[in-house]
Amino acid sequence: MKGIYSALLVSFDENGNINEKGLRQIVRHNIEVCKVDGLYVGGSTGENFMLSTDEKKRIFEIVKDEVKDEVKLIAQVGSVNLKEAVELAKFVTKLGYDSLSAVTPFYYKFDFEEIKNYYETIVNSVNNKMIIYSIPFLTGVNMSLEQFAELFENEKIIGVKFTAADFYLLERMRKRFPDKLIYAGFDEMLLPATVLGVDGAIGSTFNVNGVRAKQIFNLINEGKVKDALEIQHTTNDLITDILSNGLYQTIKLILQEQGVDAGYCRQPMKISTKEMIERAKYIYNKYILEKDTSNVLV
Ligand code: MN9
Repeated sequence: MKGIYSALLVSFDENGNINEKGLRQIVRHNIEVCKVDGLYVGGSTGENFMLSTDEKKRIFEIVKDEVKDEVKLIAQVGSVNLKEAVELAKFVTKLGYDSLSAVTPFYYKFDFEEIKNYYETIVNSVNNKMIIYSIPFLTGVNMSLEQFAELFENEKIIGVKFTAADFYLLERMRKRFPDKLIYAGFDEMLLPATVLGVDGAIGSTFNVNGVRAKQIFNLINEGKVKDALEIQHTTNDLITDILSNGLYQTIKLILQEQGVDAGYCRQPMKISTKEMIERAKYIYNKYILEKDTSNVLV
């Protein structure tokens, strides 16, 4: 389960309906061009929290059907609707997903006892593993080292997607939980997270920049910090440009430039403006075009 995972984007048509053909193309692009080790399906990048249960199921189905066993698959099933999370956990386990993941329950200020009960309820409902999805800047949920330790006492809870810039906590977690899987969640901080010993990373920008991410990860693990830093610098120029133009829209527009029908974002996210489309073309030309890395051994 180690390595670089794309937080998978989903293609929607102009009316916000799932574009199956486009979704399959995004999957193929990730495997063949970006060379990722796995896909994280139903995350923030998959616009998951704006979708109905049936739509989430359909996406899990399409992706598994397209991937078969080519790369590892993690299904994010978390929801403030715990009954839905359990239903989805059962659904993806039947489909053969390698692991579940669930975002910490958000919006209401749940206490730790409630958070723990949420994870236990999901994992006890299925025969599958669980990766905690911790993303405090969007959920407002900050868990302490001791609280992670309490959750990790359950053997089925095998790891965490750590989307935070708290490198002190990350280092403490690495030392305390050597056998748990820790995935870095901020692509722009992949280098320092890898130095601290993460097992992999899960990110949105890997949908277009997966090869550079793999290079950073591998170079650091070979002790080549300077070489890795060069690539992180280029990567962060790219990420900065993407973020300033609209994160998911711009990644989709870059994919569009590569012949992948990545479609539109789901409302309330906005439809790309003419300016955003022009800017995305510029970003594509600057960082991706003719920097075809599909033949690079990673
Ligand atoms: O899954 C992603 N987080 C969100 C992780 O999209 C909220 C990251 O890959 C970021 O999109 C990326 C850009 O900030 O690091």
